[in-house]
Amino acid sequence: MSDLPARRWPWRGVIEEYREFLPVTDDTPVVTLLEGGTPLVPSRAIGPSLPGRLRLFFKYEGLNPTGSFKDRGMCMAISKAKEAGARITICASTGNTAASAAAYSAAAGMASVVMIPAGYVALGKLSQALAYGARTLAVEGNFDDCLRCVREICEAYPVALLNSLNPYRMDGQKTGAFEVCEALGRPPDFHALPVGNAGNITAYWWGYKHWYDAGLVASRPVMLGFQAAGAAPIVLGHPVEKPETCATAIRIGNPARWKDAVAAAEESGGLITSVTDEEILAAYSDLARLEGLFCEPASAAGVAGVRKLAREGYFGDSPATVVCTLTGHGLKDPDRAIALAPQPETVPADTDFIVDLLGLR
Ligand code: AN7
Repeated sequence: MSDLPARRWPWRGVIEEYREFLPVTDDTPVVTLLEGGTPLVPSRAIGPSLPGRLRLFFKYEGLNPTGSFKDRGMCMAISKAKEAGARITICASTGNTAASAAAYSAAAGMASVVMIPAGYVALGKLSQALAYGARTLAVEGNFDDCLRCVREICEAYPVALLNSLNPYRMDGQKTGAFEVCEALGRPPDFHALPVGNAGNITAYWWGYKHWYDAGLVASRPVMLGFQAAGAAPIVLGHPVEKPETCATAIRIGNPARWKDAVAAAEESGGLITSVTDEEILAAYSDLARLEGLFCEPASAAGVAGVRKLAREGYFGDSPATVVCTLTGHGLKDPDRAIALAPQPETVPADTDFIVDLLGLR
C-alpha cells in the first residue's frame, strides 16, 4: 500500500522510525539500541502442512538487541523516564522484561532493579540481567508477587516502573504491528501471540487500530491470544494462584493487562484460549527443526494455538494471512533446548570412524 511510510536503511530504532506515531517530542532524549526492524519470515513447513488455505508468517522478535520483543517498549519507557529525570528503574519480570530493562537502563546511565521469581527464570535471561549490571532480586514467590511489590514500591518512592502497566511500553510495542503492515503491504487477517502479562496482544491491537484510524490501512486483524493451560487466568476467568508451565516467560496468574487483552480479543472478533505444555513444546521443536527458527518455549504458544485452531477448522477454507509473533530467542532458555534434543555424540578425531558412524561409505 503506497500510503505506508517509506523505509530506508540503516534502521534507526523504533522511535526514529515511527516518531510521528509515538508520544515523543524534540526534547525527548532517545535511548535506543536500534531495536525493531525484525524480519517477517514466511513459514515453509508448518503453514503448508495445515488444513485450510493459510499463509503463515513468523515475526521473529528474537532478533531484537536483548533477544525479545520487550526492547520495543523499553526503548520508549526508558526514553520517557529519562525525559522525566528518573535515576532508578524497577520491574517485575519472568526474565525478558528484566533483561531489556537492565540493558536500556545501562544505556541510559540509570540504576536498575529487577525482581524475578527465584528459580523460575531461564538461564539466558538471568545471565543478561546480571551482565547488564541490574540489581537482581530473586524473590521467594512468583511473578505476581514480584509485580505486587513493584507496584507498592513505585506508589511510595521515586522509582520508574518499567512493567507494561507503563503506557509508554505499550506505545513502543505498537511498532511491531506497524512493521507487520509494512512487510505485508497490509494488515494480516489474523495475528496470534502468546499471552502472559497480556501487554503485547494489547499493544499489537492498539497498533493496528492506530493505523486503521489514521487511514493508513483498510482493515484490522482478528487477534488470537494463547495462554499456557497451567497459567490461563483469562481463559478460566479468575486469577490462578499457582501458575505452572514449562514456558516460564508466561507463567503468570494475574495479568496486569487482563481487561485490555480481553477487549482486544472481543473488539477484533478474536479469542484468548489455552494450549498445553505438550502442544507448546511440539511447536517449539518444529519451529527449530522444520523452519530453522529457534525461539523460546513461550514464543511457540502462538504457533501451537494456530495449529490447534486450524485443525479444528477455525480458519475455514478461504485464504487467510496469519502472523505469529515469535516473542523471544531460543538462546534465552538453553536448558530447555538441551533437555529436549538428543545429547551430542562424543567421537574420536578419526575421519574413518566418523565416516562409518555417519554411514557415508
Ligand atoms: C518470550 O518478561 O512478562 O503478554 O516479565 O517473555 O506482553 O506479557 C514476559 C512475557 C511472551 C508474554 N513471550 O507477553 C516478563 C514477561 C515471551 C515473554 C510473553 C513474555 P505479555
